[in-house]
Amino acid sequence: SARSEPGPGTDHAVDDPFTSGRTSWFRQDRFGMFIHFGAYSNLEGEYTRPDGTVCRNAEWIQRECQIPKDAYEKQAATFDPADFDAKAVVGAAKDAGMKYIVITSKHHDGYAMWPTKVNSWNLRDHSAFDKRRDILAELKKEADDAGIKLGFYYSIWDWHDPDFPDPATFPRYEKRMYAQLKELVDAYDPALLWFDGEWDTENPHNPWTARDGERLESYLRDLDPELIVNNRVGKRRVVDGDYGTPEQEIPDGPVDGQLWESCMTLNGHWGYARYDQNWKSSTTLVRNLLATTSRSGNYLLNVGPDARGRIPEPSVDRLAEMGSWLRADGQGEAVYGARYGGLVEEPSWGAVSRKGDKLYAAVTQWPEPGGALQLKARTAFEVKSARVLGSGQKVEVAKTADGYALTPSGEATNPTGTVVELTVDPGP
Ligand code: FHN
Repeated sequence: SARSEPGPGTDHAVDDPFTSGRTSWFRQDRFGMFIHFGAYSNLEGEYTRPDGTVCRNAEWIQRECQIPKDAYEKQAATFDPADFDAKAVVGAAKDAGMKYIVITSKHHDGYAMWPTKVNSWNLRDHSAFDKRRDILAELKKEADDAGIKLGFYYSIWDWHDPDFPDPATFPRYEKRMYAQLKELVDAYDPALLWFDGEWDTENPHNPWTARDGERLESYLRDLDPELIVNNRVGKRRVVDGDYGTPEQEIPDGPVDGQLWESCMTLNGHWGYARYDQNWKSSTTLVRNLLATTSRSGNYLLNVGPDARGRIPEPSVDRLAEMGSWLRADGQGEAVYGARYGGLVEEPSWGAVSRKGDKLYAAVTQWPEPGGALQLKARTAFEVKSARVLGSGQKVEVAKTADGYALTPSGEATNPTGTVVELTVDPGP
């Protein structure tokens, strides 16, 4: 579940969290980069067991391939992401039109990607990486310079910490975890924390209780009252955090007034997997972004850098294509600062978002010549004018029994999606 907000139909500049308050930037930015990068990346998705069999997985490789702890630690000691280039990573995000970045600071394997003082299981103390470098600090600097917000993923489920699985010793783990979170907030001033690993499991046991999660959330609020926290802090649906986190899907709802972010992979894996070349098309990705925006959701799209710290070319290419679509003809207007419109039913031919007195109908199935786009009204409103963004192509607007018919005068300007901008009077 997620904290609710008044829908656009009830905009009140004073109390509309969309336009003011702690989460307003998050609600308006709409599009972020997820980065899964850790000791697992060093294996690039494949582990050859002592018997010669090859086991494949990405960020769960230690557990799914039953890699013994000493063998996993041994491989991590060779991890050397020397080619990690924070400027290039932030540049790829900016080029895609992304407004924030969330990178894994610690995934389930417990390996910290910053020079934590809590233990030596980290990129500074347990790798072949240059000990003078700090990739989170490099990323923070480049993100700040580029005006992109930086957040950290942090797994509260930890396969490495000796005190984790046993409820009797869990408080010792919890103390170390709190110390790590304070390190992250103090050293890098993240805009948000993306928690994960709160689900019930006995493999290994997850001792987290709802009470633990509530205690953690209030600790975080004290650390930084401006911090945004997702809903995977302690038992999901009990400790709400600020926003819901559907994964690999775009929920039909909640649309009006809820705060949520859908995270997705570009291929089939979060962490880098050399063998997985099953990349989604940029058309699919743009249409996912439009669909999430039209339901007041954010889209967090993942990249998984390889063992040397490089983002795979196919990922960079698709992100660049998304950015081209967003910049073309000002089509990003349909995304940034836009949200569920509340005025029309979701059409079969695309997605409709709203920003003030504008409706942005992103058309992914253009009508046959002379055909019309049907808009079914949920409430009475007037359409004052309509135009195709960029082309200036005329769009005829006719009232119908249950809404409006939009008849463009020519062809779609962009097969991925052509945006028709309607200027409306939403009525009382
Ligand atoms: O187990 C993790 C998984 O590795 C990945 O980090 C995703 C990203 O949202 N979260 C968990 C699965 O829900």
